[in-house]
Amino acid sequence: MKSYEVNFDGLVGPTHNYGGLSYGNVASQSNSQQSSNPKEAALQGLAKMKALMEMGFQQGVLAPQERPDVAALRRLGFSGTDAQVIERAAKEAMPLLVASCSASSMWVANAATVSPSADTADGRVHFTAANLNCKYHRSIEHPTTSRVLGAMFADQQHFAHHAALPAVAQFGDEGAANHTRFCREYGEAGVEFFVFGRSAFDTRYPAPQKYPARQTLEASQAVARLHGLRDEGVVYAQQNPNVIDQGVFHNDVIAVGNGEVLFYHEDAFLETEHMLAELQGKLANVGGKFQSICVPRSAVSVDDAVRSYLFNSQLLSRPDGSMLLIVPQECQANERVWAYLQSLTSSGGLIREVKVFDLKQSMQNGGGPACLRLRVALNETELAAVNPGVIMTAPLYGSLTAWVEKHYRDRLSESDLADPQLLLECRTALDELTQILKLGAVYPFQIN
Ligand code: SUG
Repeated sequence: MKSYEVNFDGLVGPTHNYGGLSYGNVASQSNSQQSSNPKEAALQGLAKMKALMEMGFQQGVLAPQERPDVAALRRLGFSGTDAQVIERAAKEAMPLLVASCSASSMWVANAATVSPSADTADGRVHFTAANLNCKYHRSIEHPTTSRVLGAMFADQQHFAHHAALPAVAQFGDEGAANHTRFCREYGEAGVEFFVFGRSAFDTRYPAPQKYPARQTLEASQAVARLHGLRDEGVVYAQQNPNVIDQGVFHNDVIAVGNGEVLFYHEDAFLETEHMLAELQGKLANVGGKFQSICVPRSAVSVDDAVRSYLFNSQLLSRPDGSMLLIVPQECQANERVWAYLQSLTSSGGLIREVKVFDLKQSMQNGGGPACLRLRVALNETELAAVNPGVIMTAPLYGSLTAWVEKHYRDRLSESDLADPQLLLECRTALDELTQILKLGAVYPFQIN
């Protein structure tokens, strides 16, 4: 049976703004308070989805969330009508209003961890919504994420959904941003690679000194158990705490994998040799031939990797077996990174082509091409069981573009977030979106 890697991209929400909310994420911190352009952000994301679809890749779309999250503000003690809740939060606790307005659910690499059916004990595709517990503005995403994923992958014969892990730092889980899967074919058993930043309970593992390590070993292990993965099909590795301290807040900022290939920076991991040997051995057991491409620090420094988001690229398999790298334009703007990419594609290796995308609106908050997509490996039968409303087609691209043009503002600054009208605009837009994507009622304003 045929199988595919389907990329579901997050549609940028109408409140996309630069709130400076993510300590440890250099771009988020350095662009804090700048005014944003939600319309441009959404159109840039849609252009990437359309381009991948036109290149022949399977492409889907994942809906944004209702913001401001008035229910979250109510839980923090603000009361009255929705407009009063927003006005009071703006007056008394602006940082909480900013957090409740974040469009951060667009980075769907953090929405969930997904294990394909060939890896799981019950032969279904498993999803665990990420608790995103490290940042308040992200920790409020998972209830809606779960409902949206449930509406996209509703068929219980093929899809199993798990609630987010307990909402405490010991089980901090950032989803697929710290998870990669290696395999020969997407429909065959593979090796799931979980990268953690620290251990919550075992003091032998070092931790970063400056910035938080968002993902714990214990969270990764819990996800592997929930998904029914075999020990022989899992490898755990620790991210180098020094690179977390240099702004590598997720593993997908320093490494990306696909098929049998891991593309990574020399400084990405601890005990790299041991990890590579384990990946090689376990992939060999399921008939695969593991290959790694290490980018030396002499060619690209960690700082250049963080600024350019070289590793936050999408590594895609082409029908002839070669690979294509989708990178943000910041890679082209960085002389050393661009020189490295030229030498990589001309070296006769597996990665033959680089395609550049303008994702500046998202990049300014630390979200590159890979952050914007959730990969779901599906066989033909499973793909047919996905809600067809969320699969990208030329007509859907047209409808979504028109929808963005109709509902989105082209400028948003912090003071605009205090405008209760923004909530109404967002709800009107999302109500229409659920009809376009055929999701049913998934938002709090639709179900309460
Ligand atoms: O969690 N930025 C996101 C970026 C997530 C990127 N995802 C991956 N690497 N997979 C984060 O730090 C910034 C929001 C703000 O500051 O307004 C933010 O949440």
